[in-house]
Formats: sequence, C-alpha cells, structure tokens
Amino acid sequence: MQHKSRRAFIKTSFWSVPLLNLKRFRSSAGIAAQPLVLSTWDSGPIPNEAAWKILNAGGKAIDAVEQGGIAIEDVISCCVGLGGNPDRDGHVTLDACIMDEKANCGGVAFLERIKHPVSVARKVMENTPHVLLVGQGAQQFALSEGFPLESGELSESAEKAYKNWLITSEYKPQKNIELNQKENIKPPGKMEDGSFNHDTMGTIALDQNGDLSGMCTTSGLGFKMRGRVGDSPIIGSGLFVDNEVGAAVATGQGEEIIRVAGSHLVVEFMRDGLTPQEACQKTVERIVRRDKTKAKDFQACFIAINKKGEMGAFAIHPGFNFTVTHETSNHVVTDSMSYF
Ligand code: SD4
Repeated sequence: MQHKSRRAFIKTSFWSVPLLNLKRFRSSAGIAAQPLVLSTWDSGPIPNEAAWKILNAGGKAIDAVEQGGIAIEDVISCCVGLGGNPDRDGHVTLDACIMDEKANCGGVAFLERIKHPVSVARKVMENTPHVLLVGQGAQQFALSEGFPLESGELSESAEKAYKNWLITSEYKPQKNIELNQKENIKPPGKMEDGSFNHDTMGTIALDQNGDLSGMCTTSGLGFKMRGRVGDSPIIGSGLFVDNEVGAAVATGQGEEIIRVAGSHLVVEFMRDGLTPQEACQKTVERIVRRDKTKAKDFQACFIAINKKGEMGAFAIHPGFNFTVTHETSNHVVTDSMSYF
C-alpha cells in the first residue's frame, strides 16, 4: 500500500476562514456537521455559497445542490458548462445529473447549447418517466421545458485552448495536478487569464432535515471524441445518493470511474460501516488495483458524506482539492489524501 498522508493547506476561500491542516480536517471529518455541503475542486466555493444560502435557511438538499450547479454553470470562465473546452470537432457538449433523498434521479448527456444542464437533469427527474436523455433528444426536451438555445460559440479561454490543442491534436487528458502545481494559479482554482482549471463540479449536501442529495455537472474531458460521455451524468458512476447511508460524487477520468461504478461503490462501502474517508480510499484502491501502471497516468477522485454528516475524500494522485461548508467552517482543502 503506497498511499501517503499528505499535509493539506487550506486556502482562504470566498469567506474568511481559519487556516487548517489535514490533521485538523481529519479530526473534523469525524465530527458530524448538519447541514453540510461539499463540492469538488477549489472552484467549490461558488456552488457551496449558493447551496449554503438554501441549507442555512432550512431548505432542501435537492434545491441546494441544484442552485450550486446553476451558480457554477453561470461562470463562463469556468470549464464547467458552456464555457468549457470543446470536443475534438470544436463543440461543447455537456453532461449532468442530479439525485434526491428518495432516489429520484435524472440526467442529461451530450447536451449542446443549453446553459444549465443541471436544471434540465432535474426536469428529466421530475417531468419524465426516464432517468437519462442524450444529445438532440435532451436538447429538444430542454427547449420544450423553456430553456433558451444558446449561441454555441466557444468562450474565450476555450477557443484559445482548442486552437492550442489543434496544433498536435493529441488526446491526453490532464491529471489536473500539473495545473495545480503551477505557481500562477490563483485561488479558488483560477488560472492567470481568469479561467478555471477543472471541468467537473460535483456537489453533495445534507440538509437540516437529515436528507441527502447530490448533483454533478461537466463539459467532460476536453477534446474528447464527438459523442463521448463520461461518468458525470451516470447515476452510480459520477454520483450516487442513498438517504439511508450517504452520498458520493466523482471527478477524474470518467472511463475509469464507470468501470467500478465508483460513486455507488463508495456508498456501498459506507453501508458496510466504513467512514466516508475509508470508503473513498477503498474505491480509489479498487480502481488502481485493476492496472497500477496505467493508474499512474490518470486521476480519479471521490468526495463523500454520510447520514451523520461526516465527510471524506480521496484521489489517485496528489493535487485534488475540495470545498467544505458547514455552520462553523468554510474552506478549501487543498491536496487531499491520495494513493500515490
Ligand atoms: C469526465 N469525469 O467527463 C469527467 C471529467 C472530470 O475534472 O471530472 N474532470 O470524465
């Protein structure tokens, strides 16, 4: 077993927060917090701020996570939503899903020119007999629900990235850590040019009533094949919620997360009595075990909360960070624990 306990340093987020380290995070991971919201990456303060408004007012977790998704999809300089990097043909295609405390769920995949896939996913959940709509059908449904058709133009940062990618046209997803380790990254997760450096936002929440919900929204891996769908809109892979047990959400190389039905696996480990931290770690170990050499080249990360309001996170590689918000704390945990 090679995973290391890494010290984590907590950056100041949108709120003024105390400096903490991972040791403290670990002990706070054992403390129950309710309500509670966790989001992937250091752009997590954006969804968490929107979600917290609802949770703090006694609102429902499902509304909180949807508002979180909308907030990050609104940030055009973010790699989530329409500002994200395109596929190799130059089109942005979006994936999202949402799941509530009653195991109601909905998703959209390969959706184009619609700004808020998370809300279309919720409409799929509430207004259709289905769980997942894709491509043109998903767009047609979104339009019928009153979502406007957007222009389809690339954002400035995506256009730049695409032109740059066309030079080699080599499909080689980043582990994200290279970006994080660049000195020019400004918190929370911002690049020098003001754009964000991650393409998937997962948010899970526990509300005052003790109910759990989650959402995941993404533009998927940049420069993917046209039609490619990752783990993010797939219930059980990118996201899973079981109100008796806990909730988990994933980010990283979607294909590898799908292979183990990652988020479902995290929840099942929690059902067996593991803490959220142990459950995330065991799931990452399951992915790595399949092919350890290959795992050196891709990232996969999970965050989880359980019914008691305990939390956990684990990644294959260093550099993963996530955002925690509850009554007494608001912080980005940088460089979470990892296998390598
Ligand atoms: C995907 N899981 O499309 C997503 C990518 C991701 O940060 O998480 N990027 O495979």
